[in-house]
Amino acid sequence: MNQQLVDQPRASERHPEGRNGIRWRGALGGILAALSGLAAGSVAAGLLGTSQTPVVAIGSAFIDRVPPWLKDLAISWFGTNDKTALRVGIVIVLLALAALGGILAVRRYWAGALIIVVLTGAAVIAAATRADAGQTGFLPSAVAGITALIILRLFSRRLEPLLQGLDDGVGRRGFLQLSAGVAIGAAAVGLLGRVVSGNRAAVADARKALNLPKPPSLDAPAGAQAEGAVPWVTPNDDFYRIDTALSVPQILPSDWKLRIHGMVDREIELSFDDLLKRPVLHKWVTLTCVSNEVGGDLIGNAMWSGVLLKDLLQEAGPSADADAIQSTSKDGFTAGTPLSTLLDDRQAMLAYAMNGQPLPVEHGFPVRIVVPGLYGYVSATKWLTDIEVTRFDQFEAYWTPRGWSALGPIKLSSRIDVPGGKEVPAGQVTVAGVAWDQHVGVSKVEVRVDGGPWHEATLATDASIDTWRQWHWTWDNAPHGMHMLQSRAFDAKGNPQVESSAPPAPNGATGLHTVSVKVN
Ligand SMILES: Nc1nc2c(c(=O)[nH]1)N[C@H]1C(S)=C(S)[C@@H](COP(=O)(O)O)O[C@H]1N2
Ligand SMILES: [Mo]
Repeated sequence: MNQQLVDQPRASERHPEGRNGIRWRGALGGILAALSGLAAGSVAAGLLGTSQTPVVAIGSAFIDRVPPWLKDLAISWFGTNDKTALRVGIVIVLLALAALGGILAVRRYWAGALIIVVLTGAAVIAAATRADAGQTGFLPSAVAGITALIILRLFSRRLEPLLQGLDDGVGRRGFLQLSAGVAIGAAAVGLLGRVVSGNRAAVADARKALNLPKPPSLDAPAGAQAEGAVPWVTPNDDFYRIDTALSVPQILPSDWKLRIHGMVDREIELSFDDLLKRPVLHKWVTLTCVSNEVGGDLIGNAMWSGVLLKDLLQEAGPSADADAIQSTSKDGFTAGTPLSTLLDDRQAMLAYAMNGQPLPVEHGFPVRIVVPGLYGYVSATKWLTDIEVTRFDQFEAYWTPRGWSALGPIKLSSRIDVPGGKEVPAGQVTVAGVAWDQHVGVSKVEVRVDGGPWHEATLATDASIDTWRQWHWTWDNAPHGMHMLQSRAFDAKGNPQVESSAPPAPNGATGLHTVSVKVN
């Protein structure tokens, strides 16, 4: 046996182009097999009307398991592009593994196929266990896997003659023809995938066609805007977006239904039209994400329009020993919110419009919850479909087992917007920013330079205790050199914000926003 191996040169060594030529052909075959699979998977997903393409299935499973520190790192690296970064990352890893599979498959088809089978298995299990994947959510991944296996087999067949050194040019041409054919086919199928997932277009059209009650004004209340601070009203396109949805749920208003059930006297089921028949509430509310670092921009202020949640809950009649609701989104995200914050005077709402427009699809179209004073992860469920009245000792919402506190009142904080860490000319320097303590209110903001005495800033008009409050301070005679600016806010009762640094997990960052500035 051994003797034979020594006597007979290995096949690839007989091939004129040697091992490398066969290797790159194998890798290319593997990559094209994977791309074909992904394209077929997207068509299957489109036909089935599911969001669970193989990449979405793997990515969603990844998002559900990523530890909080990595999530924060991803947000700080990629900001709101973290989802795109994840998709790109997954595709790169898949293609790299497929290339490896292709190389292995040249000699032993089953070895390359095994890689595809394992990846397919992972995607199928991920999709089958997703709350929003439905009965058929695993099918696109299965279709993708089978397609990739077939294409991989075609390539390994085609490469056999090359491997045995039987190449006379015909084999190489055949490989090129196969590659070109598969590449064109995969591109065409991929385009078809886009066409058949036309749900997106239908939802976009339905959204445009809505004619919702308009708020009396969309301008910032008089005096609320401080000079130099960010716009008091955050435009929808600039509003931060945070959620676990790799593929944004697409819900037609005509399909939307909300069930309010659990510990209630009467279950309620509402359609979108039912919602529109109820009295409308327009309200400025500043949303904040618990993952916002000190000085961060995961905060935005908008005019929300919708209906009072309190009225609906009272119609349902919560039982006396209920203390929470668990709200669920179309894609299986859940939030746990204290019942008391929905029944008190803060006007928690089911919102269907944002800054006078139907909710943007990424911000929860057609209906989401907005609760002044609570971080988004415990309250602001987008793509809302279900409200269960319950008790905190009966459930854990999405983020709780992942290391975040079950309760999430927003913490008093302040941020310096200008000068934004840049160079400024010496003399008079305007320092301005925002401060917030939703549903408590901000009574004072102070600024200090290089750790010196605190100076009281001028507060802009308070629009309401549920919105951020802007401020500015004039730094007279700013001297040349590098300086450090800090701000601190006080709540309505006169308590200062917590100065010691704490990270976002488990219930919100604390510390003073510190900005370095060079005075020229
Ligand atoms: N369905 C769903 N709703 C969700 C989330 C989510 O992951 N899924 N994230 C919450 C979090 S953590 C925040 S901070 C807010 C952000 O809302 P925005 O994206 O409209 O700014 O949405 C909340 N609602
Ligand atoms: Mo959040």
